[in-house]
Amino acid sequence: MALKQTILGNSLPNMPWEEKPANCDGVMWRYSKNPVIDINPLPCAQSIYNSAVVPFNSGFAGVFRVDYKSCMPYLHVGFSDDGLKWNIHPERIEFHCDEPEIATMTYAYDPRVCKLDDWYYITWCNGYHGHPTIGVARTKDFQTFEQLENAYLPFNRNGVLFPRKINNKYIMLNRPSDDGHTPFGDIYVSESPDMIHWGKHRFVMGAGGQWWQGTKVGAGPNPIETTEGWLLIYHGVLNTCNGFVYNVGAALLDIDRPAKVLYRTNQYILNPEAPYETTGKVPNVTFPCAALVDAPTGRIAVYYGAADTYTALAFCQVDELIDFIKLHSEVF
Ligand code: BMA
Repeated sequence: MALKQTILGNSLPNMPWEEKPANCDGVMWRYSKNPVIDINPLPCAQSIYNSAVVPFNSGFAGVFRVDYKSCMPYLHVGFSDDGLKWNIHPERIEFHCDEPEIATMTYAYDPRVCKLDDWYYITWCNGYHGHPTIGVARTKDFQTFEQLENAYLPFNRNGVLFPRKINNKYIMLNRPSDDGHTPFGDIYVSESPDMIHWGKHRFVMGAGGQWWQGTKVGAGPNPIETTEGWLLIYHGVLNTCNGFVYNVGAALLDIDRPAKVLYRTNQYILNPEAPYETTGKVPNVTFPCAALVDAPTGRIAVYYGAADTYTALAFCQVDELIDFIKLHSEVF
């Protein structure tokens, strides 16, 4: 029998992985030694979370959201042999930028890293004159970083690139927002011929449907290309009398027209349950920002921020996840 390969991508046999525990009835399961990055991880920092990792050389590299003891977030680079033990540089990334006006970063958080062409592109929530937009930078070696133009006007967050051009254009998911703890948020997609000018903004999917994603939604890791469409893992937010709860859901988007949602889960695939997710600086947050995949086996490892305090890891298998998405789908 021919082996079915659902993920269109490379093999990554050294990625972190654990088999699903026998007592897990969900479609995602947590790494047994979570959190991967604990509280007070660097002399300058109280926490590292909502961060992005990619395969790099024979191991892994990442761009990390580092919250300082001033409570301001900045980006640091890190490296790891196994994706679990991270060596994160104590100094923040120094971005080189031809435009002094664009280099005026007041804060930087929730990075994503996307390998595209010969570059690793970094997108993040960038404080431009104190207001959030999507910053864009690129590197080849994780030593020197070139900052490009901000993708949008404020206010916008969750800029997430697709890992290849579609119809010869760069494509980015994003979410218009406001300055604070935004009580709304829908996912849009924008395209660019050159990574500088972004336009043709189209609605992808909105908050609503069920309460777990009733307040806002935002893209998580870079979409994963599969034979069934682009697999999008995203966060969906519930509003409670004690504040927001950040859950994780999944959807499949059309391969050629990513604004079209094919399927979308009407229940979460991960939600805050573990002590490191329910207790921390912001209780009840699971916030996915990166995924490592091994295409031949369909293994997916998702890095997520837990309670705005820790970096944690959860696993799923692509065919099981896609079956779950289709079975529990409700597109609205
Ligand atoms: C969002 C962002 C995330 C954070 C989340 C929960 O608006 O600021 O970085 O994880 O709130 O506090």
